[in-house]
Amino acid sequence: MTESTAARDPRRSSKRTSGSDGGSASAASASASATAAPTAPAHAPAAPAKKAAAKKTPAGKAPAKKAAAKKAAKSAAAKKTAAKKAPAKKAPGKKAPAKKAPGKKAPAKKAPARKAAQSAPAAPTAALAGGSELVQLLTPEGERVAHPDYAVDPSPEELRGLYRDMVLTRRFDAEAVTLQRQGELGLWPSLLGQEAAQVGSGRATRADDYVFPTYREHGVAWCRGVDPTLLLGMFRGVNNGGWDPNSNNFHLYTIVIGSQTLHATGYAMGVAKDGADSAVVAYFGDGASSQGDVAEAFTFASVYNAPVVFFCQNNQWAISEPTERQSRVPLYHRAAGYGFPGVRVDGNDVLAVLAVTRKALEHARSGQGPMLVEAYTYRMGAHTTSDDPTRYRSDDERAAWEAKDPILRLRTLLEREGLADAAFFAALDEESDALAKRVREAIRTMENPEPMAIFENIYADGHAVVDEERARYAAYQASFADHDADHAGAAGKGH
Ligand SMILES: Cc1ncc(C[n+]2csc(CCOP(=O)(O)OP(=O)(O)O)c2C)c(N)n1
Ligand SMILES: [Mg+2]
Repeated sequence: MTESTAARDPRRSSKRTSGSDGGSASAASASASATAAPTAPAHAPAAPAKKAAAKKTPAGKAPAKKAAAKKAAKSAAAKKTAAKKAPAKKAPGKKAPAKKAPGKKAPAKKAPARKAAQSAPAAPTAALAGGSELVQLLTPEGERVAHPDYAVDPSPEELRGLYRDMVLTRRFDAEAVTLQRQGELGLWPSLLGQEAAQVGSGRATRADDYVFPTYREHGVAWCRGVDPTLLLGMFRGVNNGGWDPNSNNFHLYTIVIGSQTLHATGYAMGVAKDGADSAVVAYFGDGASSQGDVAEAFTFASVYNAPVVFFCQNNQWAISEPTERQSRVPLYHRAAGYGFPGVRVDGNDVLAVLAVTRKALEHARSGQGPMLVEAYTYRMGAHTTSDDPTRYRSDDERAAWEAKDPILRLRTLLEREGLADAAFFAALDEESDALAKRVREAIRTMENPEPMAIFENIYADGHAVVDEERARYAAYQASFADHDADHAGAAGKGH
């Protein structure tokens, strides 16, 4: 940014300018539990990482081994994966003979199982609690707890509203999984388990904020007011998006991992130049955090002081890769290296997510630049309906996270404090059923697009290559018409 653009940019406040030696201004205003920007907390990287790994082994290994052995015995594909994944470190010395021994047959059967066990990632269960730095306002047992830096004081009505959002979002999602199984959708990425992370952050946004989702943000879409049935079209293959991003300031789903963080950053730079006080939220996953696009987005957002909140849902897995293969340090520490604050919140605690995201948005709105929120959560279902998570993670791990269910803990609070009665829950059940019915009807009446529609909405002013492709495809389509006519004619002749 040149000096002249800087002068036009009201966000480049004196506060930030003085903090440009490394973002100290933003760090100072961030909470104590957020990582101070570039104070280079020496990261103490090796120690915590090792400690975590050491803890993980005993807790996670046994079930992983058992599961892997079962799978390896059952599936040839699992054998392949195991062989491919077996860590080079362990293999060379003692494991080498296993390779030479195949003629003996006996070890050949065991080897894949052992290798599978080795390659099974140390389950991230050791880090289940998320560490002492985790911001939490509602425990898994449904107890409200205080935090020195973050607070929310929702009315009973708001609490019921958050509960309703999560329940309906979960129901919609379950319905979509079922519809995929029935062949109505090509694919579905379930958000099961991530309802609090999405509803808490989605409800923290203002109507004039702009949201850039991944492909899993069905709960955020709900909060932004996007009709859930519109989310289905792309996964049915009848459109390339399905909604007007500007109607709800909710961008189209993005499959290219991490790219939307760049779009969000550019958009936020534009918002700042317009002098608006809205903010932008970029959703992305733990796996995406390893992408170059995300690194570039962090750099640009930081140096241009863009009003963007990077909201990372660390659901512990990037398909079959655990988070510990993405980073040696907690993901929220990454922000420090770029000069802006980061904070880790209990992503299964809707109140904490609401409080932390509100504060991060306020940080962005008030000209203090970007902030990274790491919502520590868990993907309870498969990566998508094409995935089988039992091949790479244990039942125990899932069970441990089930005990932290985001919906149950809020229900416990509502019931214990008498904030919702049986009539409320019964009405919500009915509303859920009605939503599911509406979703089923919508999918079954969804029109197939005209084949040529695929060429619409590509370039506003047309493009020679697209014109050529359109002509070629039109000719191809026409060839079927000729064939059909011939066929009809032949049939008419009594063949
Ligand atoms: C640039 C790019 N690389 C790889 C993929 C394939 N891919 C699809 S989802 C995914 C994992 C993403 O994991 P994460 O960011 O943790 O998000 P999650 O799916 O867990 O929500 C990968 C590698 C892709 N879509 N885009
Ligand atoms: Mg993930």
